[in-house]
Amino acid sequence: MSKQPPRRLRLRLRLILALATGLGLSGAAQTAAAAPAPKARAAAPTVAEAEQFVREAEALLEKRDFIAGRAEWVSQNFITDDTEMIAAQAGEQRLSAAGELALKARRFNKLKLPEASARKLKLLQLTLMLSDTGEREAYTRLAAGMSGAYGKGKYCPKLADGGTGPCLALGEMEKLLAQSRDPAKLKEIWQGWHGVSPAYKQKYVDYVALSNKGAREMGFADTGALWRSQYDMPPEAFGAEMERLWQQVKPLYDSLHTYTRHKLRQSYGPAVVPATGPVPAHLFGNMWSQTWNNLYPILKPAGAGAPYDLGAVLVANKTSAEEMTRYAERFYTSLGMEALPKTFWERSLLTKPKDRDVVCHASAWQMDGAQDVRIKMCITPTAEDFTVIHHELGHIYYDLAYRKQPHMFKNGANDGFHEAIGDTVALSVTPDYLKQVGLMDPAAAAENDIGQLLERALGKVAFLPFAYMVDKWRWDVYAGKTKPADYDKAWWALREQYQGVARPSPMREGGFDAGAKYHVAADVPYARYFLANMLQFQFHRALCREAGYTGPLNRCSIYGNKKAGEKLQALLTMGASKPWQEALKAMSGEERIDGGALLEYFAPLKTWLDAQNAMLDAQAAKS
Ligand code: X8Z
Ligand code: ZN
Repeated sequence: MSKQPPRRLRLRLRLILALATGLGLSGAAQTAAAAPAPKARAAAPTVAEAEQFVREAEALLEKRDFIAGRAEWVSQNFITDDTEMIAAQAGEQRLSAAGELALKARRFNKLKLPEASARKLKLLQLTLMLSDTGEREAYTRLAAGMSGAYGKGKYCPKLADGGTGPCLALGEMEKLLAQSRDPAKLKEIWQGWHGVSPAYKQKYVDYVALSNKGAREMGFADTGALWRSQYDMPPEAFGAEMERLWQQVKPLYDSLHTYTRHKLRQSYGPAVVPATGPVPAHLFGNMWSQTWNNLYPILKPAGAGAPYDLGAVLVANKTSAEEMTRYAERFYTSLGMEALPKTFWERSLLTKPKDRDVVCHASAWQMDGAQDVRIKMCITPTAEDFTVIHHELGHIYYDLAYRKQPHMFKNGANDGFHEAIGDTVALSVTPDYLKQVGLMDPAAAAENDIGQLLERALGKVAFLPFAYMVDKWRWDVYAGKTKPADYDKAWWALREQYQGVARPSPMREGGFDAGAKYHVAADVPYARYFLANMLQFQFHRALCREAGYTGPLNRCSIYGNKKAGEKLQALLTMGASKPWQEALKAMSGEERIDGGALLEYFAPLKTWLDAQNAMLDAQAAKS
């Protein structure tokens, strides 16, 4: 799990829990009883024994998974010391079982087994193993503590009279970063949130040490190597694939970054935005500068008119969190998928409770391997959340589609697939679609392709280097190449190199800026989102073709197309039963994850950006 959010919880869970493939775990004693004890004099194992072991392991992991998942659900919905402790204990039990089973599974590695059993045994061994109970307990307690600290984190502004103003939660700060155009305010808010994570830096340092110990007990060089081993290819090959993909799309990012710098300079002035070198990170409308959609009003093409504002329409319609979710559900049912179960609506958390701390970062959960699926999200009526809700239901429809698979295969083909499904669907949220469902005036402007592509690029293209560098940083941390004293230095070196953004103010002793990102505090691997950003365009192109569409990809919506829906459903139903390469081939005919579809989608924008940049560069040279 860790790496791959377990089938049941999509997002973080895994981390605390087990690793990689989401195996659940269990109490050591029970595990021992469940798994066949090795024979005294190591008689050669038989195929029948191996198959029996796999069956029993799956049954045990499933049980531990469900217990740990419920404890985790409660702790994230009610952050208290007690719920944290309960989640940590259940996580420890799960980890204990997973680790023991992983070690026992090795005994069967040399056997020639039926494909499914061989795959399950392999997945079973992609976990960490901490044989010391105290260390296991410490590990899961640290994980629960960091996640709770992130969820509770607040910034309380200092007032001139020495007191403190009303404290702000992350969601409120994100809203300010999205809407304010006052650079001093933006910087204050940015710094305010980045002042929260230093409190759990030491926890993270201790956690990394324990996690590495667990990875090494299983024979991996470190936890980063374990994470990179989860992609049906050698771990070194996976690192090289990531770099290849980044190089493929980097020219497009560079064009967008150059254009954005010009516009930010026009907007904020040369004293705030330098002509060269990295751009201050607080100016991108997002706490992590990971998506720049909120800059659209500043960046929109001249003559594009007032930007279409889906958020304003949702607010004007008084769209509730449930109705936002219903829009997304109707998209999936239009493809032929089932309606969400009644319990989804009864048990999900859709809005931020007023009376308690919850982990607001959106997540999707599979609680029982069957129909008990839920999301936890603090939905607000914004265009961003409209996309995120489609994203979350992508996880849920994946969970529902593979629920008949055996426990070990109730997962995505790889974690990037899991992240890509909902985003693929959201790519079909086009102006035509919005008109069809009554969220855009049918008489609204004719197509504004460049404006629409730019808006999309601010979400998808701007995100690419961030999605790549988060785990580049963590791989080095886990490998011991980046020491705790250099966490911030290494983080900002990567952010400057890949994103071209700079810390708005000097680094501070004891700082932990990486920890201000949810997935670092919750130890959820991030390479999955980078892969998903490639895969969703490959899937979108394949589904549009399946639907018989031949026009430009940005205008294609598969809404209501049952043929495309069947193709998507076939992918989802496979779960993790086959190597992801096979799943991709069946879906798109392609053998590799590739940025070509993304580049095709944005090709007209690239031409436009390069022309704009040539003009803006020439103007700047003159002035
Ligand atoms: O964490 C998420 C999802 C849940 S899996 C809301 N995302 C990443 C993020 O917020 O940083 C979606 C895109 C990137
Ligand atoms: Zn997700």
